[in-house]
Amino acid sequence: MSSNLFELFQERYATKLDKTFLEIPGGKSYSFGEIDDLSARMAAKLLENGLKVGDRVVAQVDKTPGAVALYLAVLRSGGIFVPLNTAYTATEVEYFLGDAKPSLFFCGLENLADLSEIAQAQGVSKTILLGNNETEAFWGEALQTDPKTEIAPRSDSDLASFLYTSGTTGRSKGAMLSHENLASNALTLHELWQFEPEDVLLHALPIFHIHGLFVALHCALLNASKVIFLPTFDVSEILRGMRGEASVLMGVPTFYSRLLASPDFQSDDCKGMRLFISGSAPMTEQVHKAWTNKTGHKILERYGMTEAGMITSNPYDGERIPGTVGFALPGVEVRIADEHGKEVTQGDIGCIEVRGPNIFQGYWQMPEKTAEEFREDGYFITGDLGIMDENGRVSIVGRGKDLIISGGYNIYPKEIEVILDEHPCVLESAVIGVPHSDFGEAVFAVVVPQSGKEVSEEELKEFLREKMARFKQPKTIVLVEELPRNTMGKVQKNLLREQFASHSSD
Ligand code: MLC
Ligand code: AMP
Repeated sequence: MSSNLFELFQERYATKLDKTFLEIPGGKSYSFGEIDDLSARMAAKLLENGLKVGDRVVAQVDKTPGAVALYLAVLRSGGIFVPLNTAYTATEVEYFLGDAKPSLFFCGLENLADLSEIAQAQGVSKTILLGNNETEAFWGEALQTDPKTEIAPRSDSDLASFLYTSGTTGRSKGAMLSHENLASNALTLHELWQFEPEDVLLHALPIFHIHGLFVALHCALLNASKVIFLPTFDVSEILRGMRGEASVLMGVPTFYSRLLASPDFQSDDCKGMRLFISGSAPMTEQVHKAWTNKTGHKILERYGMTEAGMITSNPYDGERIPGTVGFALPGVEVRIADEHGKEVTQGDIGCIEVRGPNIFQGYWQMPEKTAEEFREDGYFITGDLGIMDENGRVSIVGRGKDLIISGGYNIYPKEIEVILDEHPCVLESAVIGVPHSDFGEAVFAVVVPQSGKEVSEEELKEFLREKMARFKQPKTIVLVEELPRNTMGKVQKNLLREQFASHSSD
């Protein structure tokens, strides 16, 4: 392959420059040519601001066409794009800036003042306001700048992006993805899911995670597809898109359960649709079947991970079976292994391990952590537990890692426990996921107060408020006298999960 990922996109849309790329309902539409031109002008401005090949560009920005152009501008300039969840608080952003050490940091207006100060303290050369439309800030200024059309040459292993994923230790790690990692996965998915020339993608995912940024947008770029680009998930906008031109929807299970729950959703709303894809969290058989009953479509469930991009997928043409995540993608090897990396007997439960051109280059500046997650023969240990049937079809049966997936966001309990334990009245805490009708799982905290001290659920929630993004904060906090422990002294979270399973956090 050996080229800049951006070049691949450009080749694919080169003959479609006048075609609409990003359509914002009720807003302006942008053609492939306009976004290409904007990204070249932004690339010129990145250079003006001192960006060099290999520099990181951190972006905590709203989902706009300007943000897409910025991503493409960073790629074409040979920079490394590091997107951040817009829900992260200043404290969280401070960590990421200190770790990624970007030369440039893009943010929104609401927190510009606070974040500029934080960024400066972390050694970031410039904090830049991206702007939310073409008359504003960097976006507006870029349009007044001559384009830089050259594309920085990059080799397969050069980094295109890294995305932070939390860890079981509570410290976020930057999963480094190369141009080849991203290109190989995008080309595979584009083919596997049989994108058609007239496909229109309904895009309601955030663009700071691999699902919305890489899986969805890369497929659209490779296919030169029109994208109905929604700022957030909204049932009525999705219905409008499906009743209109859209043919493909990619989403997390919450998208589908919310649509099913909507009284406005009618069976024939999907008659123009070609494909529904779900991933990032387990889809229940119940939702899968209810969708088929209502619409006649079988949702195609796939499985992936920030470190690996997409790993398995149910087939496009073959049987899509609820509760399974399908087969290893072409060119990707998947095995179910024991704790030593040895393949288990077929049909037994083990850890899902993966090898292929999609697998990341390691964690940013964490060689030991990287080494821990790889086998000697190059397989990456996902931490997910699965089984494989005799045909190679994989089902995920659990997680070896202590992780909660809420509405498609990964939340590591450790990160919340560490902060809860800092409260002067807290002796210890255990954070678990409990079933939630909308988000699949909800964050639930079990707290033991220090002896002789009193603290309420509200006080603890208030304590957490500014310290972490809202979606990570426990929906419920209960106070108990002690946590169940095994003979080794380890907290038995399985018992807590059983005890609080029916405790409604909805
Ligand atoms: C929002 N909230 C959540 C939440 N999303 N709480 C728990 N879990 C979530 N996922 C909280 C907010 O903090 C807020 O709380 C309240 O809910 C309303 O916020 P909102 O912004 O209005 O929420 P909404 O728009 O309804 O968002 C729900 C959602 C969104 C499901 C549409 O979370 C979403 O887009 N999820 C997709 C995440 C994603 O892209 N994952 C892919 C990761 S990549 P309060 O307290 O302030 O009221 C990956 C690999 C792979 O996993 O395989 O793809
Ligand atoms: P992230 O680290 O945010 O990229 O999330 C990756 C994790 O999401 C995986 O390790 C799985 O635990 C989970 N995941 C992704 N897709 C699916 C799926 N289809 N079913 C179950 N879990 C999934």
